[in-house]
Amino acid sequence: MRFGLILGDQLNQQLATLKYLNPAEDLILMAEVLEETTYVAHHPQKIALIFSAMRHFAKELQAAGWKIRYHTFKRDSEIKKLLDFIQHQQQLFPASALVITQCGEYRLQHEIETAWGNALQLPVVCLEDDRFFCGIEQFNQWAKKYKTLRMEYFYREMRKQTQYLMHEQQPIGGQWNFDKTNRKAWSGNPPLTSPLVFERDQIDQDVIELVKKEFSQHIGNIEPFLWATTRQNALLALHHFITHCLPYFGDYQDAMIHGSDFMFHSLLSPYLNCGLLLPKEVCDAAQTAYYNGQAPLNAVEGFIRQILGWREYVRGIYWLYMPEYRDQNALQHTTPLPQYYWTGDTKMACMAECFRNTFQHAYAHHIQRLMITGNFALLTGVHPQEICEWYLAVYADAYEWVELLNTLGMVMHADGGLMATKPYAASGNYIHKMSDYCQHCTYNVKTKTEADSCPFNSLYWYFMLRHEALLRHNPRMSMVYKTLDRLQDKAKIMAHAQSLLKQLDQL
Ligand code: FAD
Ligand code: DLZ
Ligand code: SF4
Repeated sequence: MRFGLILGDQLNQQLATLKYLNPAEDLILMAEVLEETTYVAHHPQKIALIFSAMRHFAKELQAAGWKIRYHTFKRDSEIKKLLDFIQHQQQLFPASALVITQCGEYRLQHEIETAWGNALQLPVVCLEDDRFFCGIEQFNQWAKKYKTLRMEYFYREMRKQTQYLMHEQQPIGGQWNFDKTNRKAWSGNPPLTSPLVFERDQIDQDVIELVKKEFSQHIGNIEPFLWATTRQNALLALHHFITHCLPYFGDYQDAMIHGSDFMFHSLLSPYLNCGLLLPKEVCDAAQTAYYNGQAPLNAVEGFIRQILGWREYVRGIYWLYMPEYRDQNALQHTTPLPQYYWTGDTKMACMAECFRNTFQHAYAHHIQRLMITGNFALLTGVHPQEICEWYLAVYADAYEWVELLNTLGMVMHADGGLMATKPYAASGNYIHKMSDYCQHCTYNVKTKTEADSCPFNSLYWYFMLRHEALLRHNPRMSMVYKTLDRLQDKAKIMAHAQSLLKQLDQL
């Protein structure tokens, strides 16, 4: 008899562990444990989503004939981490091996590889996680062929491999990427659709009560809790997105509107990341919508690119460069994370709005993460590891393998440009163009140096000046530095930015 440990982000019947083991002989272990819930202070909704999805999944496995040992969370239990639970089970059942599918996060995978074999005195069989389109070894081979690892080239290879939106070896529509058409501002039409509301069964209710009681000190509201916690409901969420939002996903991918927390985004990342949905079935559904004439090419290509391209690419880089990657700080930023990242209490309307929907739903869409809260952390020089911890804590979809590259690489440029050719820095002008946030703000987006000027404006130019040595000769930054050279009141702008940085917590 072998043990098969299934983690909270491996909740799929197609998991390699389940294909490897035999329900007639082997025993599945699952455990809700303190260590996994507190290595960062996860948003209460993330904990509730994982616990409830784990409990539902364990029931599904039992119904399919598997024998399960399941540990429910108790704060004062002597079982504090996954290894404790396996050791406890070893006293009850004589297992000949432990089988796992490779973990998403380096932290746990490293611990398993270096310590568990000895601690358990058992062989540990670690299987490749084949839920991804691109295996880790395949990515490493791809990376060897290039000096710079650009997502676009990786994505084209993945398109060829999977044949998504391809015809006779060429991309449908004659282009690989329709990103340039995907930057429209949204002015009320087409109307937005609300996310599906799911009925809550006893498992959900028990878990929500448990999380209310045990994790009230973590930042974020437990309700309204809108996440699906079963595969069946996650599939309904996928169908809802494909029918109502995918047609407009491309056009308004970068748009932001006060009070509209989801726009036309899919809200599928928590399900993809915990296993309730598989990337292939999500991309298949989007492609079918295109062939059936239900969604245009720019939307479907844009959506598939996020999953087949970005999601696989960040995972590949993560495993290629960890653990060194997480400690990088190429811009030598040291500012502490302002308090309003945890309280939401700021006069900047764009930031307050992103904090509100983050705390309320454990969700913010990509452009809010990248161009509002991320952009501000970049411009103010927040220490990369502090902002990384924040993003890992506050979102229902947050796992280090996907969060770290997006934050440290894409947002903070802390890897010195390994992932992004230039920093995604922007002034208030960009936010004004892509959103209606500035209409709700006490700051003035049109000015730079007045007492009520939009902080993003002077901070943007100060960032460019501070990092001139590194960025001026980057060909993609040449326009920015030409404009900087022509700025009339440069000294005043820099002085204003410096004064803002001194009172960062008051903005
Ligand atoms: P949609 O906009 O509907 O996109 C469809 C799917 O594409 C997503 O579900 C997701 O699986 C994938 N995707 C989109 N963009 C990316 C990307 N840049 N990298 C990887 N996958 C992507 N995503 C996470 O899943 N977990 C994280 O911890 C995470 N942290 C992030 C931190 C920062 C600072 C930034 C800028 C982005 C982060 N992202 C993360 C990427 C992206 O913002 C989310 O995947 C997306 O907002 C999830 O919402 P959605 O499902 O509605 O996505
Ligand atoms: C995110 C999470 C949480 C909150 N809780 C658990 C848990 O109690 N038990 C478990 O097996 N997994 C949990 N997870 C998911 C793990 O953190 C995830 O499997 C690792 O980070 C490896 O990717
Ligand atoms: Fe944000 Fe500046 Fe616009 Fe206010 S004025 S919402 S701070 S961009």
